[in-house]
Amino acid sequence: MRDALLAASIWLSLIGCQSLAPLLVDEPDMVLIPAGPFFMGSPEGGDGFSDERPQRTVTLRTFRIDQHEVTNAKYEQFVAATGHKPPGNANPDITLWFHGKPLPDSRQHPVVNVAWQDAFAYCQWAGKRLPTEAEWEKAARGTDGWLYPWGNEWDLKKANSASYWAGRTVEFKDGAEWKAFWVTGEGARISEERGLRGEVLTLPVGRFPEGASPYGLLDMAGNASEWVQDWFEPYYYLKAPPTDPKGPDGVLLKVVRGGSWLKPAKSLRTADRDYGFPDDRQSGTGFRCAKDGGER
Ligand SMILES: [Ca+2]
Ligand SMILES: [Ca+2]
Repeated sequence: MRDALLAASIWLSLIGCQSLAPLLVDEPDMVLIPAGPFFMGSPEGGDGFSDERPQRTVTLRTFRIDQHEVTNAKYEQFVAATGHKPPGNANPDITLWFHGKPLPDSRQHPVVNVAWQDAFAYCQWAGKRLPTEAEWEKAARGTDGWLYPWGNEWDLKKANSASYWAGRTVEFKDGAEWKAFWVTGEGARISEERGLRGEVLTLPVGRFPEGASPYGLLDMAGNASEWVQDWFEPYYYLKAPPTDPKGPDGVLLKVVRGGSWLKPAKSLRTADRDYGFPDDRQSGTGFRCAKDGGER
């Protein structure tokens, strides 16, 4: 099996499926991801967690996906046009929107504090849809199973995460270490000094061009983590279909991808899977949209 994967990988790299420049299609800010196979998940013995295994060859139809996370400026158009509830944190002190408008400094930042239902409604309003988990991962890592959007080597300067702000690679073993960094430690100090409302360390979308994915997508690691369409189930990869998987039937948790400004280095891997209750409105979570087709 591994030999077959390796052979397929060599073949795909010979025909040049990696390092494509962004293929902009008729939809501005959307990138075409050509039909075909990619490696999804993490191999046995690698850096991944059990919910990322087994690594499989998954084949997807052509689709299009936003090059950038949805910004506050774009989300403001949606709120103005539809009267949809504006983004908000459970703690009003760190809410970034007032009277239906984002903080002026944050217009080009990714929208956060949105529930899965909000993301779903925005994409529908925009004539799009949320990407599936498989689509998101292919768009992030390309066809060769890259660990990060930019390649296989970790680089804290290529994405907005806890490590970028600390200037060193940050990992959190558990909730206590997370708290020690973000609530009382170094992260708390940095967010107080440099964050929106002294808290939120999102950055304008596209700030890390060297962190682009093989298809030219930006912020697929970090900045806001991203809701996708699928329900989360830890062992889904054991039974998922190899073609256009759409996720399990589920009732509890939705998948979140890419890691955020709050996350340790390990969560910035393209295969990492995270999750949230659909009505969670977290300061680290936003989204981007996708669309079928685009074959030329
Ligand atoms: Ca992101
Ligand atoms: Ca994970």
